[in-house]
Amino acid sequence: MEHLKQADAVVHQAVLDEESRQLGQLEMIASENFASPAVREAMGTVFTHKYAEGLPGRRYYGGCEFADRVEDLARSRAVELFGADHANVQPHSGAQANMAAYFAFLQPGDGIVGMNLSHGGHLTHGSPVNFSGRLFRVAAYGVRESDGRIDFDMVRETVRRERPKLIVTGASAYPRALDFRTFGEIAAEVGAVHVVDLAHLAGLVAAGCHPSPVEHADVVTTTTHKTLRGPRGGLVMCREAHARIIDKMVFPFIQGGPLMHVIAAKAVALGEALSPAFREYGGNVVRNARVLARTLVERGVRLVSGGTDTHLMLVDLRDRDLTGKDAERALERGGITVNKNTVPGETRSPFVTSGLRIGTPALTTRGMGPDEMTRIGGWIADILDRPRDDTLITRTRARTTELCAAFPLFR
Ligand code: DSN
Repeated sequence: MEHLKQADAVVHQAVLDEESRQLGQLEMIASENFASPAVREAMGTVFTHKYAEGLPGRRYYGGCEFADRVEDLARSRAVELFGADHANVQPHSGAQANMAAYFAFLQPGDGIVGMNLSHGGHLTHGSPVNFSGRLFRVAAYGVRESDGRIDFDMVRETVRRERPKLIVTGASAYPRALDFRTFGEIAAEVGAVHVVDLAHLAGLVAAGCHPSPVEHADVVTTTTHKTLRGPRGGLVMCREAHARIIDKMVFPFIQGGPLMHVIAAKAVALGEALSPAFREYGGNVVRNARVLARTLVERGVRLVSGGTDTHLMLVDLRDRDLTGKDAERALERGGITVNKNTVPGETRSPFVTSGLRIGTPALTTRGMGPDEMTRIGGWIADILDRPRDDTLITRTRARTTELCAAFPLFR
């Protein structure tokens, strides 16, 4: 980063500080991961200079032959990885991928059904503070209070009553496997389009450790930077019949020029995800999450649904004198980065919350395994038991620092 250092010492220092933060703490935010050096190099290339509005072979600018090459590569790798008919790799984010999917089928005022945000859904699945809640008529389903699992009776009842035009399946804080087949059957019953937002699960599906939604959905959207371990961005896949409308919704309806440097990095990440090593990675993410969840439960920490099938778990703090906000802060002081999260039946504000979301994708990328998860689970449980014990937090900080040093990134 010599040029950056010379040109802008302040930004240079912020980058170095952020790098030390990421390497020196246990990164357990379920939606974060570490992209490979190859992915990061591709993102920092001259492709950032290039305007390439349109699609490979049909651009509005000259000089696109190499942009076409990387975009075609990214598209074909996405199709191969997920077994989809068609892929558009241009969405700048998961939110924009979802917006393209909705506008391909809906007009303002049409009905959609999605998962309640405080039960584990996502802002773009119909929250009133998001475009999806503002533009569409939304009905939400949730999980059963008794076992924290999706209540399919409620899903069916909501869909039959509301007769939405579109059902969006997916979650950002649901620890259990998603039954895409049943959601697809419910959508078919009322003739609704079925959109799956795979953002959290994409890497697990790519690695073969979670059932694929592709044959049960009209459209599958995802981010590329979570379990898929690519650059920050979005992706839409769909059946051939919807290819043209999806492409038109991404550009020119929602976006302008694609971020070609990010698309080059998506191609690299999708290539990595096709490798046998990635299948092993996905399996390790899930195994690590199970070990961590079991350790926490054995220590008396309450988890929504009692455990996990995926890369994440949701701690329910309502049996403790502790908010999600304070728990997040105490763990961060101990060198463990997680995020506060609402829990089903939440009564506190999203800035305070009664829960914590914890995930294993990033630490698994660092090479940590079951032994480390058992140790980390113990440290988390200790801090949740004694969040105001400064001696404990200082001791934990020393231990997390030592563990991080033993697992440098990309050895
Ligand atoms: N913000 C992401 C997450 O943390 O799950 C979802 O978009």
